[in-house]
Amino acid sequence: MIWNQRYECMDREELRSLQLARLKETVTRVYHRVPYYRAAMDRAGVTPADIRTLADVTRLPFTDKAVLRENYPYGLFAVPSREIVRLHASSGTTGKPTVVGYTRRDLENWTELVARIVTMAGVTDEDVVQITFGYGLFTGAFGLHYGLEKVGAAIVPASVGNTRRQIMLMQDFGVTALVGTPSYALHLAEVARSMDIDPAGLGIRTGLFGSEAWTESMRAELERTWNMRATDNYGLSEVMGPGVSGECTEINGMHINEDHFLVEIIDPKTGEQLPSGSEGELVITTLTKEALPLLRYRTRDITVLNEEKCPCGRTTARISKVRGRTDDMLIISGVNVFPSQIETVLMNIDGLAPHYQIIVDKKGYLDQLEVQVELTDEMFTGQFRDLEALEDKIKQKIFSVLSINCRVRLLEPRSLARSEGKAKRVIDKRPKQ
Ligand code: DLL
Repeated sequence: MIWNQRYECMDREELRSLQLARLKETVTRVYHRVPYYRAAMDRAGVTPADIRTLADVTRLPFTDKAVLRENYPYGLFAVPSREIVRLHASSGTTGKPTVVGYTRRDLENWTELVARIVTMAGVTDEDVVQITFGYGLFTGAFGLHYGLEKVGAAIVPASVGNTRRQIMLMQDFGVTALVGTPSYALHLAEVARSMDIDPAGLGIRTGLFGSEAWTESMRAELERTWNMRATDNYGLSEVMGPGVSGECTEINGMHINEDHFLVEIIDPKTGEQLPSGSEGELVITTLTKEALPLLRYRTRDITVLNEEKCPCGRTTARISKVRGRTDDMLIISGVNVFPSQIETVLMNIDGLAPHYQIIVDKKGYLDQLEVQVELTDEMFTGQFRDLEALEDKIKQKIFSVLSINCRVRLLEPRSLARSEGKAKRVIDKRPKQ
């Protein structure tokens, strides 16, 4: 099913002219209403009248998280406060959080865009959907909630935590779809088993996972564990929240709601725009947002853009699974390492559970990588000799992918802390440069 045939299947020429009209409006609005943008555009020597084609977007200044912080809390808002009807915030790991605001129209658009992505993933009004994101300042729960409600699904707003009760709700309420982070879905499965309940028998047909990077190997693990179709969806609070893009049932990239977002891929080092098909940092310009329009927001997320038509019938461009964030990329002894590369290695080795942590430290001048991973119950009770062989195998596989020697620590099952939200996989103990 396609939620909005008109916009999701639009002829690409027509889509481009709609994007251009909306880009011009957005640029004009921020120039006149947001002092920060007027100053930044003046510095860049560009006026709203200079935006004549979509390619002219590259003349506009970038926005990044630092700009949002410097203008905390409301400095980038483009409407008076009486027009704001909702606020959310991203968890500020360092210092102040980032505040995002929505007008009534923004909320309507958000609902519509989430309705599109949940429909893409195969959710309908027949579904009973459990939302395990935290209801609160985080955009995940409320964002998905209203879109799912629009589609007519029955929502179980379980929120985060109280994992045993989550399992009981699934069982008793006949839940058919699960919304949350992929890492929490793994934890839920583990708790279900500890209650002698097989997650695969719970009747969950669809997983709608997002909010953190996860690999294809993790997808395979989740699908096997839950006997479900696990779909990916991507978004970020600064540009709206969930609903920016999502996978259709072809499972071949996440469709972007391009009538609302203009996307580019850039080289994160030089800021140059890269041609379609190249891997780079995703940059998003909002095209319809009223409260907090953003020009060329640097997401820090690494992905690839694909503009080919999808067999599902939608014409919107897709982004590939996000490989990681530029700020999560580790540089270990000069080698670029994404945690997702290590995840892929670990998930493809028998005897290991999908719970791991990456520790980076420095000894003298040398970087040291340690991979800690839990054993499965079967492996844990097995032979010592097998464990040694397993450790060697992990080292070798990681060396073959990254050309880095690492230490491996095999852990008892269930010894690492479990995440209820976004998993924290990397601990970098090296002194900051
Ligand atoms: O995580 C919004 C969201 C909620 C998306 C629920 C999907 C589902 P933030 O907390 O602002 O917003 O975090 C945004 O999370 O820049 C990515 O680095 C990461 N992220 C989000 N979705 C995905 C995904 C929400 N599907 C940041 N794959 C983004 C990989 C993701 N990373």
